[in-house]
Amino acid sequence: MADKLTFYTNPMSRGRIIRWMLEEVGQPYETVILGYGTSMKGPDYLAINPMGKVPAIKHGNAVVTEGAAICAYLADVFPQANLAPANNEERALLSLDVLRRRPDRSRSER
Ligand SMILES: N[C@@H](CCC(=O)N[C@@H](CS)C(=O)NCC(=O)O)C(=O)O
Repeated sequence: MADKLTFYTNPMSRGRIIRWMLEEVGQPYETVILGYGTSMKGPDYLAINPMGKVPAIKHGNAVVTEGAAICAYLADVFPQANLAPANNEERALLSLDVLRRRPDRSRSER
């Protein structure tokens, strides 16, 4: 049996990016809607994400927070969706691309 996939979000949040990613990978998932300043800061959700922020996912026993990390995780664990780099060279180029866009680097360093 496949690991259960749960998506924690609020519709007015960057969780919308993860909704899009979940639809792209095409796996069944359950959505838990959390309220700002209420259930998002409650003990049940703080046990999932101690930062009390959305989005987060739980996949089997794995909890992943941070939008970018969730996208990378979903691409890696569902390779049939063809969203992850196809080999180590592509992964290295992608990492390089992400690092070049680090906001703490000035334009002249890019
Ligand atoms: N770095 C996190 C930021 C998460 C974040 O700030 N989420 C907002 C919604 S877009 C939130 O949960 N805010 C609630 C709060 O800060 O109390 C990510 O990219 O996922």
